[in-house]
Parts: sequence; C-alpha cells; structure tokens
Amino acid sequence: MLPSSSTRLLAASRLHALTTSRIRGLATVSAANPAHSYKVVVIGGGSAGMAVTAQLALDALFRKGTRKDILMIDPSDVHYYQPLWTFVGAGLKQMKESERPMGQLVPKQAEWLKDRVSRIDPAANIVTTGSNRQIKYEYLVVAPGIKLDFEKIPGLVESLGKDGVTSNYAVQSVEKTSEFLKAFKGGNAIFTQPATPIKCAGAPQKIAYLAEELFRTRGLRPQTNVRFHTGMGKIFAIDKYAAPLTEICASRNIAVHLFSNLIALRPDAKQAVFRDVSPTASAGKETIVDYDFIHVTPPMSAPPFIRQSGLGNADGWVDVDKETTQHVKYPNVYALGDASSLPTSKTAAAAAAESAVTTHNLLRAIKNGTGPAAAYGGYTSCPLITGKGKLILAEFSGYTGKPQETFFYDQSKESALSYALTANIIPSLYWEGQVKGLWKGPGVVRRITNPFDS
Ligand code: FAD
Ligand code: UQ1
Repeated sequence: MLPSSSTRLLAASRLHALTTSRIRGLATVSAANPAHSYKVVVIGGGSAGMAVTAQLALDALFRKGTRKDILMIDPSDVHYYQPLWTFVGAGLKQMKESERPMGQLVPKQAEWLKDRVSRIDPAANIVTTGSNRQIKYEYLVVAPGIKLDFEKIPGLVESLGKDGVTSNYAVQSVEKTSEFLKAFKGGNAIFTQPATPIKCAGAPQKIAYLAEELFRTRGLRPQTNVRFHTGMGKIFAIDKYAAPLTEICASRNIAVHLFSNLIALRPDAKQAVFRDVSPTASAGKETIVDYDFIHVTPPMSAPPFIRQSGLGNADGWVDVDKETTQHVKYPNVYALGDASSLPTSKTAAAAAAESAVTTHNLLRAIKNGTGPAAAYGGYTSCPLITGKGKLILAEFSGYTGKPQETFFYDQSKESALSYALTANIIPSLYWEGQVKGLWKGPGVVRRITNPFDS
C-alpha cells in the first residue's frame, strides 16, 4: 500500500459522506435486476468509461427503456480529473477541484456497481468481480485504465510521500509534491520518466518546468541542479513540439538525460540509480545520482486481468481494431482509454475522441444499424505547461504523427491563451461536457476554427 496523507483521508471521508446514499442504492442492484444481466456492461468509470456510459444513457434506446440496461462497474468512490494533478502538484490548484463523487456522475439510466472486475469470460459473456458477483452482458466496454507499477522500482513504495520522494501519478502523493517543493532549500531536484508506455507522456516534464520556475522565483536556482531523466530516446514523440521543449530545457539549464531509466531508489542514502537503456555500447551502465527532491513517474502496464481473460494483445492491452475500437476476436467487446491497444498517446483528450467512436459503433451494433461505422483517427492532446501562464498545446494524431491543432495560431509556441484554456476552460468542458456525454473532443470545433488542420 502507498502512504496516504491525513488530508487525503479527510477528503475521502468527505466524499464518502456525499456518496453514501448512492452506494446504499447500489446494494439493491441485484434486487432491481435479479438476473444480473445487462445489455451493456462498462468496466471502469474513469475518463473513458464514464464518457461512454453517459453517451449511451443519452441515446433514445436507453432513455426510453423500461429498466436500467447499462451497468458501470468501478471500485472507486471518487472520479478523478487527473490532468489537474500537475497543477495541484505545483500548488496552482486544490486537489478537491480534481474530484467528484462517482455516484454523482453516474447517469440515472445506468447502474453503478462499486466493485472491481477480476475476470472476463468473453466466450460466455460473463464478468466476475472481486466479491465474486457474476454478471452477464450482451455488449461489453472495457476501460479500466492503466496500472501504475510503483513496486517495480525497489525502494520506491516505502519512500513515496516521504523525505522529498513524490509522484503526481499517485492520488496519495500529488499534494506531497507541492509540500516538498515549498520546503525545498536547494540541491539536486530530479524528475523521471520510465521506458514503458505511460498516461500523459508530457506530465513527467511539465512538473519539472513548474518546479524550476518556483526555484527561480524563490532565489534558489544558483544552488539547485534540475535534471530530467527519461527512459525514452526523445523528450516528446512529435518533433514539432519536441524542438521548442528541447530549447526551453537548454535555456533554463534543465539537464535532459535521454535513455536514462530509473531502476532503484536508496532512500537511506537519498540516491537514485539509473540504467542506460540506449541502443549503444554504453547500454546497461548504471549511474547513481544524489537527490534532495525526486518526482518519479512509475513504470506502467496493462491491468493483468485483461491478458488473463484472453482479451489482450502481446503487451496485454485490450486488443481492438484501431479505427472501430471493437475487439479483434470478440465482436461484442469494445475497449478505449488507457487500457486499450489503440496506438496513440494515452490521454483524457484521446479518451474523449475515442468515446464518440466506441458509442457510435456500439449503438450501431445493438440496433443492427446499416449506416457507416465511425473511425477513430488517433487524435490526442498534451497541454505542456512550461510555467505559470505559459503552455505549449500539443494536439496531434498518434496514428500519423501529424499535428491536429484546434486553433489558428501556432500551438507549438508557449502561449498564455493556451494556458488559460487548459487551466480554466478545459476542466469545465470535462465536468460539464465529457462526463455528461456531451464533449467528444474538439474535432467539431476544429473544422471551423482551423479547417486546414482538420
Ligand atoms: P482512468 O481515468 O484512470 O479510469 C480508470 C477507471 O477504472 C478508474 O475509475 C478505476 O477505479 C477503474 N478501474 C480500475 N481497475 C478496475 C477494475 N478491475 N474493474 C473495474 N474498474 C476498474 N490527460 C489529458 O488529456 N491531458 C492532460 O493534461 C493530462 N495530464 C495528466 C497528468 C497526470 C499527472 C496524470 C496522472 C494523468 C494525466 N492525463 C492527462 C491522462 C488521463 O488522466 C488519462 O489518460 C485518462 O484518465 C484515461 O482514462 P481511462 O478511463 O482510460 O482511465
Ligand atoms: C480535451 O478535449 C481534453 O479532454 C477534456 C483534455 O483533457 C484534459 C485536454 O487536455 C485537451 C487539450 C483537450 C482538447 C480541447 C481543446 C479545446 C483544445
């Protein structure tokens, strides 16, 4: 278990109180539907699963239905808007702004089962949960997100949230980032990114920019080394954005170490161990760096139950067609979001665009529709915050590598407008749009605001 702060516990109990009535209602799921059989079961109520649940609920088929035919399964009492955690870690937003009680978001046409899926039998159309419930489905949407593998870095689990070791990726330690940055007095500040696929591939460096700015404002910069170690061979996958980011690092004296993968922490000595993972003769060489502050992005992987259920590809991601989001072997199974094999950069922005495609194709199948299937083109976005009031708004297709910018200005340049949009407008688009089934990504807007990039 990861350490939890008292503030987090307080927040959790506050949210628990808010959600209790809904959870009590859940105990009656079996009474309402004794057959435990649903038209659609959605696994995961995060950015992807909640968007699909909400869009399905808005369709006439479910709005006019006589019983609740959609079941969303998620063990979490709280739905998180994780993109805000970079801001929270830098002390620019409050954690509570990123949280809503799960029960408050579930549309009334759907039921929520507060449980964890442990197994899927795709041949029998049955989902089994941690508390041994068996639920039958006609159609299944798999969206349980990505697994954080903190335990794969020896020394990390026991040190997270203590003595300058933190991560914006764990709900328990996001506020620790801001606490440790405030207490920082100079020395080595290290930011890491693993060699595995991760969600929001820009987040490991965003917090480095915000921290570096904080150190500068507080007059600590001369006695501080800022280092960014990434297991990847590039700072960002798309050259249009990698070029200005590389320049920013150089001009602000942020030392970038490519192909440098964190393999262990030695919290007693306050040392981090990195391994060279480059395709060169120096591969395998280990370097030990002292730290006074370290922000770790852990390795990540697909949730194991996907592979165990026979739904995974070679890497364990739910094996779906990259355009239709339909499973390659089981046509009544769909997947989207971080757990899916969709070969794009894993973000909430991508999940918004994917959700429209999954919902369209799922409803088409349910209604035996003959119209064209919808196709996902790999749209994703990463708002790279480079300082307070400055942001590079990367938007591109992960399939073609080409930029797909919503606005007419060059979004690869640091911009106050891009920052204001990300800090103030997009969170509302998320809470009022995405989780209510109304926001499906900026594709529609882009056709008007930037027709040549569509
Ligand atoms: P999640 O939103 O993680 O939801 C998964 C859900 O599944 C959870 O509610 C979980 O409880 C549930 N679940 C897990 N296992 C099971 C199970 N076995 N059974 C049932 N339910 C299960 N994206 C952006 O677009 N822009 C950004 O600026 C951005 N910044 C980020 C910064 C940080 C620090 C982090 C951590 C993420 C950021 N992201 C950003 C990424 C974004 O949050 C994710 O890509 C997005 O949430 C993926 O949606 P998802 O539904 O696939 O997974
Ligand atoms: C977006 O749609 C989205 O999902 C709500 C995000 O997730 C947090 C984003 O970060 C971005 C940038 C978008 C894209 C939206 C616009 C208006 C460019």
